[in-house]
Amino acid sequence: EFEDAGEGSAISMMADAFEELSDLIKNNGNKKNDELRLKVFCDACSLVSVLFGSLGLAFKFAEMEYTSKVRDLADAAEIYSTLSRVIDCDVKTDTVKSAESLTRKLRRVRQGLDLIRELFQNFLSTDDYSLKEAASSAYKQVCAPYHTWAVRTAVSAGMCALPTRDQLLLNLNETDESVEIEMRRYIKASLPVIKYIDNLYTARGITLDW
Ligand code: 1PZ
Repeated sequence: EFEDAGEGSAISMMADAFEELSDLIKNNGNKKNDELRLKVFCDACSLVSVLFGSLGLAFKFAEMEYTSKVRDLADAAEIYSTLSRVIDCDVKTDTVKSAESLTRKLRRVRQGLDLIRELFQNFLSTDDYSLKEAASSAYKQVCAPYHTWAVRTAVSAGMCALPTRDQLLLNLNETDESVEIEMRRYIKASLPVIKYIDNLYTARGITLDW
């Protein structure tokens, strides 16, 4: 099918962006392991939004929730050049978990990235898994423990409106074979990024149980 000249599919662009992030983190290994730039990170995270379009209207709320948090972080990138500066500032003002804090938004965006990773893993684990099953199980594991009852209820209602596997592939302009390659690339590249973010919190004595 047709794609924009010079650009890959939505998922391949996501995978590219996260491979670049994970390379940046790796090359940073022997320097202070704190230097991922907020702007670069947000640019990669905003590519994830294209997935939402393929999920249908039921996930409009999730999309708004995710993209607004990425946008708020991106808007702050002129003030806080790196992820670690965001967290250091909230530590200083004791606002790490406060309602509108950027450190809290970063934690939620990280959970979104992990949700997608888990979903892709489930999706590839067996052809018999419907998108709804793959997504429900990923949500239950990664996000549900931190969501209110009302949100969990809305999400499980929304799950019923997810497209089928085949419809998702059509919406994404992928085949079984191509989507497997791209999802595997994202799974592999996102993991070190997620771990890197977690480490920014734990290194400052912030637990990850929220
Ligand atoms: C094919 C992919 C199917 C994936 C389906 C995943 C559905 C996840 C639905 C998540 C709904 C989130 C609703 C809002 C939750 C908010 O209460 C929390 C807490 O916010 P806070 O109190 O800190 O302000 N927000 C979040 O946890 C943000 C999480 C966003 C998760 C976005 C999912 C991104 C991935 C979707 C795949 C495209």
